Amino acid sequence: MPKSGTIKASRRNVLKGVGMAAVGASLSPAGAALAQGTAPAAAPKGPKLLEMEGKAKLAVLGDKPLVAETQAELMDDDVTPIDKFFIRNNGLVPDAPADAKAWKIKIDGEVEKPMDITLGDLMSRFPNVSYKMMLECGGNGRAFFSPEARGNQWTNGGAGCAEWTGVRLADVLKAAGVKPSAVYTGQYGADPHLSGDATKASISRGVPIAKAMEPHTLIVFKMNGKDLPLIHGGPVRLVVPGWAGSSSTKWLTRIWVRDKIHDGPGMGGFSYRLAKTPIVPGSKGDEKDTVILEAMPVRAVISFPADGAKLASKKLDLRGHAWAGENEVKTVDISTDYGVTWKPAKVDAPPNKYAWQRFTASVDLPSAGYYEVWAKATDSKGVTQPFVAGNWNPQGYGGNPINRIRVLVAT
Ligand SMILES: Nc1nc2c(c(=O)[nH]1)N[C@H]1C(S)=C(S)[C@@H](COP(=O)(O)O)O[C@H]1N2
Ligand SMILES: [Mo]
Repeated sequence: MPKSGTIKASRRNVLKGVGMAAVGASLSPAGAALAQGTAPAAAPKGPKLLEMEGKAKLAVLGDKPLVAETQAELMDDDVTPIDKFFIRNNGLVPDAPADAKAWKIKIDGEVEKPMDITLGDLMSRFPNVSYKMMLECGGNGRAFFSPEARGNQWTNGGAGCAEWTGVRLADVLKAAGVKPSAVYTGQYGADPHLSGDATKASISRGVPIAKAMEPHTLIVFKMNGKDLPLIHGGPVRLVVPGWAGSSSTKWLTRIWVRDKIHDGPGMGGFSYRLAKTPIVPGSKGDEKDTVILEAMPVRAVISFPADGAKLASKKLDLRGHAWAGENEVKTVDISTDYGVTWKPAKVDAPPNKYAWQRFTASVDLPSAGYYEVWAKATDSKGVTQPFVAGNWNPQGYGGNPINRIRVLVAT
């Protein structure tokens, strides 16, 4: 972890206090979406904070199902600790099994040897591997769309980089013998539907066979070296890194190898789909003109200082993380003058493919006063972040405008 430098990211430094009231009142709380223009949003309420054993006070976006995002200033660790990791449920949380190793996963469909394998067998039969990899909700960045898109209003905190340990899905599928007719996976979890109807899956997504066979796609049973917590899909889940998190099925019970694109709940309508050609923002759109969202786009998040920080010095040592779905982040640029000039940050190499990358920069703010600090990442394909969330779509996927924080230099 880099040193904090001259300022510390603590709640005390977030503009809220007496004396800063004039500015504080006009700054929205950290975690709330920044207005599109320079005029600060009118004193919005702070988010409701999560109260859950083993979890930090994340920003609650929804209660039923439970959805909570990680505030940008909690996205500072090289590996996201379990307590700071975002939560996205579509249904209810199933009961923890009495015996995790006896948990069964069915592999069927377009395979030579369908199987029911226990978690215990899975762990001992196949090589165990660990990678630091991003899991990011498909809706991350939705709050930046204008007009508002339907769904949980994620800012940038529907993402985290944990160290996942498990077995390669490819090894398991190879053992089952994938038939040439295999096209897609259809994945099921044990979480009951919100209605309580036991015949309904809360969500059931899948990925093309090529992504399922990718060596980083894992059936996971450990997170940061600990048994996978129930809230994150324990005892066993999939992690399909770099792609919309919805295909990283928690509480995994079945992988049905399909001979066509899977059609479970969450695969149809506008769910996890982007507009094929740009549509009028706010319009209804047509399902036929959409494509399935696969890899997530490039994004940078400043984790220090916090949005709204009061700085004691004009010299700012900032840092954050950037990631880019299937790609590596090549550069991160910083602007303190609303995008007129940009200065490159230092970007660290990822420890392995699909891990987020640390960026650091030292910027000299010219005077005391109010500034916005902007960060923009560019990936290995040369794709960068837009100034605003473009490519509007009814359910708000792919929103990745440049990251902006507000700071006040007090000297
Ligand atoms: N069984 C099941 N798996 C699921 C979900 C779910 O609701 N049920 N939510 C998905 C979505 S949309 C995301 S973004 C990730 C979130 O994982 P997390 O809660 O561990 O952060 O899990 C995915 N896997
Ligand atoms: Mo998600």
